Amino acid sequence: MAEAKEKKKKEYNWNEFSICETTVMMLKKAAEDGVETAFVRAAEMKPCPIGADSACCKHCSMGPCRLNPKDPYSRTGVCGATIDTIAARNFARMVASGAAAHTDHGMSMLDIFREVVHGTIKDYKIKDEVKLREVAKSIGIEVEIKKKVKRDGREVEVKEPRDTLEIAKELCEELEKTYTQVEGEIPFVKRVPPKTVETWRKLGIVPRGSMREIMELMHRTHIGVDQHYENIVRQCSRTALSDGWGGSMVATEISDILYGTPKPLVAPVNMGALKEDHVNIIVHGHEPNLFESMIDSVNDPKLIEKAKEAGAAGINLTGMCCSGTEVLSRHGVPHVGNFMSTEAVLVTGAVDAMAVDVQCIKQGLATVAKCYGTYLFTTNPRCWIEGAEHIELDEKNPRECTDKIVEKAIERFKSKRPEKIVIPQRVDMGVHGFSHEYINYMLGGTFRASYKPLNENIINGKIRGVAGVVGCTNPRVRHDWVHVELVKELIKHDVLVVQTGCSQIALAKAGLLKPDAAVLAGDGLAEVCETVGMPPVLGCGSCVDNSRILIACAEIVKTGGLGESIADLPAAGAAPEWMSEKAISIGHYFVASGLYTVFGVTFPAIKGTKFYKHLFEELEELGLGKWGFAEDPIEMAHMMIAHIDKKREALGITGPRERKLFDMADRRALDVV
Ligand code: NFS
Repeated sequence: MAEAKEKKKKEYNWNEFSICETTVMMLKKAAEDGVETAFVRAAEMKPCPIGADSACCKHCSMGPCRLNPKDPYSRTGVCGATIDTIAARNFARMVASGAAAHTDHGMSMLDIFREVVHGTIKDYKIKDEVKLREVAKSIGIEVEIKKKVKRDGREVEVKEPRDTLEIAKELCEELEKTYTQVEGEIPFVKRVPPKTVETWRKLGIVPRGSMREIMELMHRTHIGVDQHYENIVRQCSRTALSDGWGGSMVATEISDILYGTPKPLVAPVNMGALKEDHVNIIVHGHEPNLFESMIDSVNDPKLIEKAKEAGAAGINLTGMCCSGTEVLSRHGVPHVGNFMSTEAVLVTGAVDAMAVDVQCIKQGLATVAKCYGTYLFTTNPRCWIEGAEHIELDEKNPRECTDKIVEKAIERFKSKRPEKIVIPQRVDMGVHGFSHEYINYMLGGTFRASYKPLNENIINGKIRGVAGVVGCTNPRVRHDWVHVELVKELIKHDVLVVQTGCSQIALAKAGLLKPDAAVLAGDGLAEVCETVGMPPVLGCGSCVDNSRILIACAEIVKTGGLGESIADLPAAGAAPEWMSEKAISIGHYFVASGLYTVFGVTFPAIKGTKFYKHLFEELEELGLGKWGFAEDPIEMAHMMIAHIDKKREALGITGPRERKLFDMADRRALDVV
């Protein structure tokens, strides 16, 4: 057995697993230490070919049934379900699960917000009142009150700002409809361009409330219910939209209100952010509550003193995955790696404690943590891991949990660190924190915040279009490589790239989130970047912050000159290394919102089936976006560019400066913000 392991160890070319230098270093070290990681497990276990093609069904005990992926219409399941029904049902359950993850996260944020507003939670506060008012206004909540006052002996009506807490209470009640409403339309539909909503209404896919949509989707995919792929996909769209314009958007907006709306800042990414002489704590997961409380704990003078007494120079807090990207964007907390680096970072031996909450947390972390004596803590009632210690975070007293974790980390630093600690000495500085509010401000300038300059630069062709490149990393492809090559090819062809999640971290490590990365961009995009001083790749935050991309799309439409619906925009999306069900939900809400969305790695449908054709062609004919698939990043980029060019042609903006959005006179007439 030991010999077999030894043989396998020698066979791997670790550089083929990842382009992330620090991850590769740690994979080599893990192999030397006899520690197994997901990369090795993926190499040793080939994916099930029938499952990968979504040609199997285990929704009842007459099966599980499996169809022949090479000849998918040659047979049906025992109940008679065709490949189209089976694949559509499997896809639908991925949408339901992904949407449930995002909406449950959003609902947790709303739960905290409610208690903050009603004074039962005191550790979190409303930090961004401007954002609170903007969000409230966007869904029709009054943010001013009319008052009658006497002026020069006459009674006149004036408007005064409405009390912040009153607005917050109403906002809370209104946003609850995102989840619990059983009839009607979710509140943020008010932000969607009218033409897009018109298409949704015509197709019957405007979400009512996410709980209802997810429940109905689960019902429909039960044995013997919805057996028409088109009708199943319709409910997939409704459910996914309840995520993008619902659960995820609420998560983003409430996080901004409670913890501050991100503004660009320069911050480090990569494992070199760990410090050997400090107590190292990593927070990994998705909900910012744990992280925000941990920031307070590590800055507590009493705990810092304790760390010093234990011989440390201080306490060093870093993040991973999406909550890491969120606090990187919001506060500049260093980020040590994306999803496929979470085990590798523990191999350094330098991590004293890793605290996790929900989502994208590999069970394998428990084994790797044990090998290096790192304390792994679960903190959320939804996510326990066998082998990890559970210290639950109570939002009413979050410091109890995070202080305890810090104390445990100090204990490990003091007496349980391994002899050999190896920290790869690499950090990549980059600019993060491009909220859609900031993109608005950055392009329009301090006094004329507006998307008009962006639209103008798209119309005049300097910027060819906009691409959202997002999502996971996956050991089935070379880690980070597909993200980086795709983005490089897009910017080379003047496509402005907006990013979130693990993809943002991959590009940060490749150095593309810096303004000087503009040298890699085409002439037009480079000129805009140089003028504004922005990178050609804009990091917008975590995966739920994909909702920022939706809002930006809506703003571009509203600003004018680029069509009337999101489907008209010269824009596209991609998740080149996706792996999770959440990614499918995101992909489908991009598509249902009107965007062409290309996925890499694999796609859970068989080319040539009616279901595949529906997703990849027919949805666009219905006025929505459509799905695309390619494994190769260059091919993927050119599929997106071809789509962008097709949309430019439809808008009549193929030549340089063919249309004028506004001239100097219009500029002067712009509202001063
Ligand atoms: Ni989103 Fe994938 Fe996870 Fe974040 Fe990373 S893996 S779907 S990017 S951390 S959620």
